[in-house]
Formats: sequence, C-alpha cells, structure tokens
Amino acid sequence: MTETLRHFIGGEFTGSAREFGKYSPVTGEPVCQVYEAGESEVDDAVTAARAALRGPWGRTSELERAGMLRRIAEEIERRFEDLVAAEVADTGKPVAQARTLDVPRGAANFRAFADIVSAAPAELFRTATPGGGRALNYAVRKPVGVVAVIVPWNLPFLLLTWKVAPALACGDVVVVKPSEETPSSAALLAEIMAAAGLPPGVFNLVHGFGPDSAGEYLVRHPGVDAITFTGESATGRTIGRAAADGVKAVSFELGGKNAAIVFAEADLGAAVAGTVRSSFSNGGQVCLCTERVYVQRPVFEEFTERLATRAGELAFGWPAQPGLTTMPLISRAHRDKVLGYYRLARDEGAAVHTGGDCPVFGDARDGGAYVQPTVLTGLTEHSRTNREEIFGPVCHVAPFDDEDEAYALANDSQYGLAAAVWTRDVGTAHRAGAALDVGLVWVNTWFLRDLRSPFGGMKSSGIGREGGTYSLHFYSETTNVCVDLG
Ligand code: NAD
Ligand code: 6OD
Repeated sequence: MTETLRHFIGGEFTGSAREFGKYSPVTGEPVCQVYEAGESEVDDAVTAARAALRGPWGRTSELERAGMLRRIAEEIERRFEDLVAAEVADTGKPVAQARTLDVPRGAANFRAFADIVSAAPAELFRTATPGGGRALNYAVRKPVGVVAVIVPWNLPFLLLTWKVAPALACGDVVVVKPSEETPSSAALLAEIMAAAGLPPGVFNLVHGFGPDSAGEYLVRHPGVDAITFTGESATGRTIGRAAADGVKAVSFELGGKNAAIVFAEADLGAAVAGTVRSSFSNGGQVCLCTERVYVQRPVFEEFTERLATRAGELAFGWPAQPGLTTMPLISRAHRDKVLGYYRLARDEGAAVHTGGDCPVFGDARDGGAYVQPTVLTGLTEHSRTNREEIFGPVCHVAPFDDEDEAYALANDSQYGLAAAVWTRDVGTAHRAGAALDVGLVWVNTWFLRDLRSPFGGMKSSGIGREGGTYSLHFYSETTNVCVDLG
C-alpha cells in the first residue's frame, strides 16, 4: 500500500479530515487510501486558483504557455512508467494499452494544444459603414478564469489531460476532480506540474466523490467560472442545474448508446475486427463504444456468428500479460450493474450468442470485477437493453434492409455521440456522415483521433465541442475592440 493520496492546492500537497479506500478491479484488494476534500479544501483550491490567475500566469503570452505545455509533455514522458503503473493499478487495464494509448495520449494532448494555441488565428475586420464610419475591429482572447475539470474513470489520464491541456493553453487556472475510482494518475499529474515549473495555484487537485463531496462543492462554488465535465448524462443534468444557478459556462461530454452500421458490401473481416474493437475495447468502457450493431440482412447471420466467435476468444489475463484483449470493469458495483443488464436482456427475450456471465478463474481474480464479453440478438428497439447505456463489453446485433432504415434505427436514441459505419461505397460513407445525428462518424475505422478536429455529442450525449480551436473558444473569453480610424 502506498501513502494516502493528497490534494494539491496552491502548489502544496495537503490532507483532509476524511479518507476513502480505492480497490483493485483485478483482485478487489486495496490499491491506496485517498483523502476526501470537504467544502473547506474545495474553497482553498478555488481561492488558490483565483490568486494564481491574478499573478504572472494571468499575463503570460500564448507562446510562453505553449512552452510550458511542452515542458509538461516532457515531464509526462519522464514519469511514463509511473503513470502506466498508476493507470493499471486503478483500472486493471492491460499494461500494453496504458503504454500505447492512455499515457502517450496524455503527452500528445499537451503537445497538440501547445501547437494549436501557438497557431491560433486572430480575428480582425476592417469596418466600413454606409454612413462613412471607418474602424478596425479585432477580438482579444482572454482566459475564462477558474475552470472546474471533473472527469470519469474509464480513460482517466487521457480524459483529464484532454481538458487540462487546452485550459492551460488559454491561460486558465484549474481545479480538477478525478473520479474517486481513479485518483492515482491525477496525483502524479500534480507532481508533474510542479516539476515542469507551473506556478503554484495554476493546477489544483481535489479528491473525492460527486454528491455531498468534492464534485458537488466544486460545481456550486461561486468562484468557479466554467465547468468542463465528462461523465454520465444523468450527472451532467445535475451539474447543469448548479451551473445554471451560477451562470457558469459548461462543456459536457456525456453518455452514449452508439451504433455501428455494417453494409452488405463492406469488407466483412474488417467490419468484424472493427466491431470487436468498438464494442469491447477497454472492457466496453469507452463512451464511444458501439452497443447497438445494425447489419444488412444478407450478411447478418455470418457477421453475428463471426463477431460472437471473436468475442468469445478475447483473452482474460493479468494486466502485465502480453497479448491481453480484455480487462475487468472498474469496480464490483459496476460489474453488478452490467450483470443486471445481462439478466435484463434475457428477461426481455434476447438470444445470448456468447458471454452473459462472469468468468471463473480459480485464483485471486475471482475477487475482481470481470464479466464476459457478450453478444446478443433478438431484442426490439424499445427494449431497455437497447435504449440504456450499459458501459460494459456487450452489444446487440440486429438486421436492416436498406440505407434509410439503418440511419433511422441508429438515430432512434436519446443519445447522439458517435457511430461507426462499415462500407466500401464512397457515396454511402458520405451520406452516412450527413444522415447520422451524432457528433462523430467513423467510416471503416473507430476511435481514430485527430486532436484538431471537433469532439463531442448531440442530444443527451453532451453540450458543445472540444478539440482544436473549439477548445480555444470554450476555455477563453473574448473581448472585441473597435478602434475608430477617423
Ligand atoms: P459519473 O457521471 O458517475 O462521474 C463522473 C465524474 O463526476 C466523477 O469524477 C464523479 O465523482 C463526478 N460526479 C458525480 N456526481 C457529481 C455531482 N453531483 N457533482 C459533481 N461531480 C459529480 O460517470 P462515470 O461513471 O465516472 O463515467 C462513466 C460515464 O462517463 C459513462 O456514462 C460514459 O459514457 C461517460 N463518458 C463520456 C465521455 C464523452 O466524451 N462523451 C467520455 C468518457 C466517459
Ligand atoms: O479522444 C478523446 O479526446 C476523448 N475525449 C475520448 C473519449 C472517450 C470516452 O470514453
């Protein structure tokens, strides 16, 4: 067991009166103890942030901040193995995944926003009015202020740095609250910020839960100017109410019930392999995962059989084992929720082609939070299984006959985050992009990211877009200056 993880406030690591335990998804054994912030620690963090905003940080140029972001990226790379160990301990994900996705994306997030803010164009208009007025209008971008950053547990370091990097690029100061399930990489990020030379108070970290804890105190704090949140849609609604009371700007990246659409003329092998990734990666715990798969009728049976076979072959193991293709869920509580959906699916009349239960290992992993990757068919579109986000390694496969029907099925959801389309027809690819009511459409791929592109969801999947200049808009305030030219 390590020492109790502390908050990072005004450049100092501090404890608080209460603490909680973090347990391993692999074995259920304790990982660490964590201090829980109360109202006074949250207030201290917001106060420290505000003071830092008034100091030299608030007057830095874009290029100075870009330099700082690059130093943070270098420091992430220096602490690479510590970060990998932290992510693996908290989530149980394969070491190989943490090494190739989660931690490298942390460094990439800081480098990308260093580049984006350095190259951000200025807005300037020469104005000529019919009455003879002549003026120069230009927009000055300023920090939005104190930003609350609240993130979930599924890709902890990737999602935290995805929001901290643009906030710092824009000159903001942040108070971050990681998920209670994944405090460890955030604690390392605080050390990284100090080592990179970020002034005290610019990055603050409070640990704790949501309701009646650090999360709720943070979003209700009057000193917070903007809230950037990733998590469940229901939590987003609660935070939205608090934000409305305080007239705070929000950026919400919320839940999904994403569709994959496989056309009969697609490369079926690629579609099966891609759907294995899109439905089961990270234990199905990615907001972008596809839980509804629509397959054109001529290839429906073959696709379902091949998908179920591949899903049944996904390898369970210990995180350090090479060749791992799946992982535990984050906690026993989440496992119980997912197993509840497996039972519900059966009650609603589903055929279970593979999975539907927990694996039995006969070793310490039986104390962990594993479930089997599961492929279902036979449910109606109105079943709860097909309408509610499960956030586990499970998908339901259903047939469709023509393109319009596929889009109608995919769009029939309260969510609108992402879709994956498998086709060889270039016309279909572009029509899908236009027809699907989601923020992100992948064609013949999934979760391939360019950090300059807009990211976010429609409907209950979110409010706003981040990525590239979209992030600069959210994390900045703008003052337009109009100078009369006489
Ligand atoms: P969650 O909403 O339960 O928690 C997310 C964070 O919010 C945690 O840090 C939690 O402590 C905090 N929180 C909870 N209640 C709060 C409150 N009342 N006030 C302030 N903070 C509060 O989500 P989760 O279970 O950690 O993550 C899984 C969810 O996140 C899924 O729904 C998934 O789709 C979503 N997600 C969305 C995206 C996206 O980009 N759209 C990305 C990742 C995850
Ligand atoms: O890639 C990203 O920037 C991003 N925000 C991914 C979200 C994944 C959801 O679990």
